[in-house]
Amino acid sequence: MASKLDALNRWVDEIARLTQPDRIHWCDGSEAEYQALVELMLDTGDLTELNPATHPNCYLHRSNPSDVARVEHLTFVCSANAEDAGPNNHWMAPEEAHRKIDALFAGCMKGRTLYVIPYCMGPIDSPLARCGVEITDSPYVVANMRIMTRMGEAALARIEREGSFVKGLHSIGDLDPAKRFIMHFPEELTIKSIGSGYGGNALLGKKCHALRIASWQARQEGWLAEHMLILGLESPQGETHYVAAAFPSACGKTNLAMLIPPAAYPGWKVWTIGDDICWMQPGPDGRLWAINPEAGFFGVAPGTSRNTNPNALAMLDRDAIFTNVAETADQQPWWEGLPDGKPARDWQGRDYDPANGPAAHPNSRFTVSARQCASWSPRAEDPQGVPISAIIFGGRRESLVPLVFEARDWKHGVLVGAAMGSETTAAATGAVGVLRRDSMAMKPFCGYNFADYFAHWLSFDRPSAKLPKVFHVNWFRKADGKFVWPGFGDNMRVLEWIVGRCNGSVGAVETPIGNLPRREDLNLAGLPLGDAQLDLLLGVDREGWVREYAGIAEYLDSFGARTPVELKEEHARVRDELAAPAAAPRAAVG
Ligand code: O2Y
Ligand code: MN
Repeated sequence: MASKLDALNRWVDEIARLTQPDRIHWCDGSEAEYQALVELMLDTGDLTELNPATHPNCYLHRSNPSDVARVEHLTFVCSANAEDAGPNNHWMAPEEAHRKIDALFAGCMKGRTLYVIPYCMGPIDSPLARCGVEITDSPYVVANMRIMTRMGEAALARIEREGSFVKGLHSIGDLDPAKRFIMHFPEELTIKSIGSGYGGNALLGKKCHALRIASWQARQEGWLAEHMLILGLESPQGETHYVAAAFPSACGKTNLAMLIPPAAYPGWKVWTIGDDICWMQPGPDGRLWAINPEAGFFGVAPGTSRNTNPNALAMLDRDAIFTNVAETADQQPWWEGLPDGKPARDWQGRDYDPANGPAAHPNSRFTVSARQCASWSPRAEDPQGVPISAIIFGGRRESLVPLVFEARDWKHGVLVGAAMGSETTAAATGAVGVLRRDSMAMKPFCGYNFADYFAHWLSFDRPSAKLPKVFHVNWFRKADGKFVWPGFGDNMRVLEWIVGRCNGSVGAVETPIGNLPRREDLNLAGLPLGDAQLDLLLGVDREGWVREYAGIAEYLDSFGARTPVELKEEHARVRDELAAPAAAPRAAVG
């Protein structure tokens, strides 16, 4: 009798013929299987054991030094029509891409095991979740996928029920950067990745499936796949608002998702639903309901400490995989920003010598199950997801952009998200302080033309919709070379204002760029901020914003005729308001 797994079996056979592995292993996702993989990797040297007394079941993986981060210049969207990928993606014709990459896959698994990983992105019984199958020759990928996704038998059973899944083929190849490609075929719901064993290039459930392929699917099916954290903010009265927030990489998403409210907030609680990816769909009540498709965190280690993210640090003392961190003399993991301990060996296993640069690689990572996070929300497992009250966009801007503002409506919010930008940090590129537009923080991850993506966002504004309010935040304003806003736990003060705007309990002042809190609208108690600093954080420099809007116009025009007219009209509305003589500020409440 025909089974809905026939298509999967045929695909596995076809890939085995191409890649010629010595063995095929279907992953069941069990603890025993995980332990066997760990043993295997300890034998091959792919993993070393960390101090079992301080860090039980924790392991260190050192990747090839030429393979330490995502490779945007080698990442392609291979849609039939180049225009559908848009200027925001590298494009290759599907036929050429398959030919090129399949030549690299030919025979690449000789002497290796081919692992078949069925996985589910999202709670296994959620209608918002989607399944995939990754084929890989890397046991490190299997172990990480077990932490990051719902992997194994339950996922396979769902695939058998539904008959559909995203196909992901991965091989480390020979780790030669000249033979490295990450290719997406959205029309075929297929990903092919070769030549890298690292993070987003190799754990195909994450950026490749849950963002690039899912964003394409989401457009067709009427939902959103976003590069956003999700958190719940619970008041002392027990009312919880859920917030989704998009920031470019290296802006502290994991820290915000796990924030611990400061002493000025007794009885408040932040619940973590996700730190990186959010899938949202309109529910029958018109609200957007969100799930985190992931089951773990692949967080950046440097900078994570008791001071910046105590919840993250606490979950890293057991059952975790560390990649490219340094080690202390007694085999504890170490990275820059940890106040205790000191490195004995760097991320490449060399005796630590500051002349060689940082001890831990700046993009070194931890992989850990979300269940180990003290602020992990029980609602993260809710198949229906959580209702989103607010969407926050944010970037790293040293000047101009205030601490927080509220878009006046959804259309304005889409413009604010599309116009988002961040200044580069040395860790990211070497060129410091260059403004890069990164719409909705999706520049590296949107699987189709940004112009169509903006139109898709606008399309949610329907008469029956009860859409979230949209905000923009900037924790990174500087004066005299120093950050003005303390950030971290004190970002709670901004979250409180945002939630207050959602339930109509706090005020704001209307300006052309949006509604801003007045000093009396924010809880600033105990903060060492003087008048000049508050003016900087809560003021609107109209001339600066006129220039900013000229830059935004150029950016929107760069997507050509597909850019939605509605978005250009919204831009013109704000631009004209900025150019008009300033009216007396109007308070806006509710
Ligand atoms: O370099 C990589 O492969 C990891 S990048 C990453 C990992 C976790 C969450 N977000 C990101 C990102 O670049 O946005
Ligand atoms: Mn990310």
